[in-house]
Amino acid sequence: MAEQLWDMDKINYVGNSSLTSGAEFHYYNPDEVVAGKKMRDWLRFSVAYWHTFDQRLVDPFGDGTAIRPYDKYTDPMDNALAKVDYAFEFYDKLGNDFLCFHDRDLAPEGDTLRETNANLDKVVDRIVDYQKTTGMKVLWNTSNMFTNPRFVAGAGTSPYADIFAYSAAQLKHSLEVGKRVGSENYVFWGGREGYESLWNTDMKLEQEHAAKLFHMAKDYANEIGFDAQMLLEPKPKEPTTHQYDFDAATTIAFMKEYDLDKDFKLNLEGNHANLAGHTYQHEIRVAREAGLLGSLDANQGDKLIGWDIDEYPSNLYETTAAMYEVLENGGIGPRGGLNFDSKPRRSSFEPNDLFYGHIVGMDSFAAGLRVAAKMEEDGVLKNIVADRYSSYKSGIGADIESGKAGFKELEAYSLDKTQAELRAATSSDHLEQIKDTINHYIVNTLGK
Ligand code: XLS
Ligand code: NI
Ligand code: NI
Repeated sequence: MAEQLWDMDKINYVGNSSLTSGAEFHYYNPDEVVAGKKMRDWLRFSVAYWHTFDQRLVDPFGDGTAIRPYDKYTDPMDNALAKVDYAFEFYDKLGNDFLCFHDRDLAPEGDTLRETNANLDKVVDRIVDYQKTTGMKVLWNTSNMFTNPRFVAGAGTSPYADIFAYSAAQLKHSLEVGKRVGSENYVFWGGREGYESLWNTDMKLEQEHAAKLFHMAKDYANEIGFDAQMLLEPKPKEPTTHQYDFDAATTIAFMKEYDLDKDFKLNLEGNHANLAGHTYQHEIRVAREAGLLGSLDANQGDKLIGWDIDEYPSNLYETTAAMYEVLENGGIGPRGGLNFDSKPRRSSFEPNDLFYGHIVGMDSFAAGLRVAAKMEEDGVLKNIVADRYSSYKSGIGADIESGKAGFKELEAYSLDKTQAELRAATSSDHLEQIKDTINHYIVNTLGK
């Protein structure tokens, strides 16, 4: 790269022996092997185009504060093309292997879809050129079918047939783009696929239409030989009052109902989990136990703020829990990765805050991986969980498992048991001790 576009040097791993914290990694050492795999292959970090290069740091009460070096390009297409140069230098300096984008992140809309597609294709040409020289991969691409006012009542679930038709046409091109850039996954986040009020909503029809659009997308992807893993991204609310893909469990039920579970998996996001009243770990557990964990959007919420703030992950307890689930799953998903669906706070408006945000995010997940790997290696939780359910290994427990004991046998077994005997069948789970152990693993593993 001829010119230095960002005022930042390449970010290197320096270890954690000093307490100074600059533009460096203390825990993410991409080629170091942890739990049998290179860290970069466990984590597969991706930078989200929208939050990194497009986001102006608006919030519901104020305009954007972001200062970006490419703001000097005022013509929208010049700006879009320049942004690609900035993006690829950013990736090179940060050392992530993947990127993610919505179609509309890349290029401005024209008056017709034909014009819009032409704008998009010009920018995609430049991305493909960079991919050839840098080897950068696309973790996933997606279609923005929620920003433009035409999507006021949804895209696939819109009550207006012209909008369904337009959404399908937009998606078709977006899948073609996915094929050109070699996206490993394709994401559907139902931005406005939900309702404001049930009084005017045909919920069944809307959900049937959503499923129809997903099937059409998968069929077209097959037709053009685009073999990305299809992913649905749950979120319970916001922007609509109720989103159909509420959480992992609800989305899995929808996938099963509409026969999508063979071809689709889930892309799960930390802050969305919180909005649904769950932890990130819960959502990942639900998906992996159903064999449907696809990929992860890395960010965190703030318990003092009630909306999707998409904060860069920094909570080591949460990243440890997430990576523990990932290790148990043998990886994030068939082709999953950790996409930073994260942005700086409105008060962190300088260009380099984008680097610092990714550094804390990458280091937090790398740290979480190291701690979780140590916990796995020592089998700490394995023994605790195995012990807790050990009564199912013999006696009446084994009979329940094998189906040998039914209601009559279980009644005969239980009828004369005294309160004291039943109380003695339970034992304290020493949860506080477990939490102390986890803290100890975090401090001890990272302190080395
Ligand atoms: C919004 C979503 C969005 C998806 C991609 O809350 O997280 O960014 O990941 O459309
Ligand atoms: Ni997301
Ligand atoms: Ni989100």
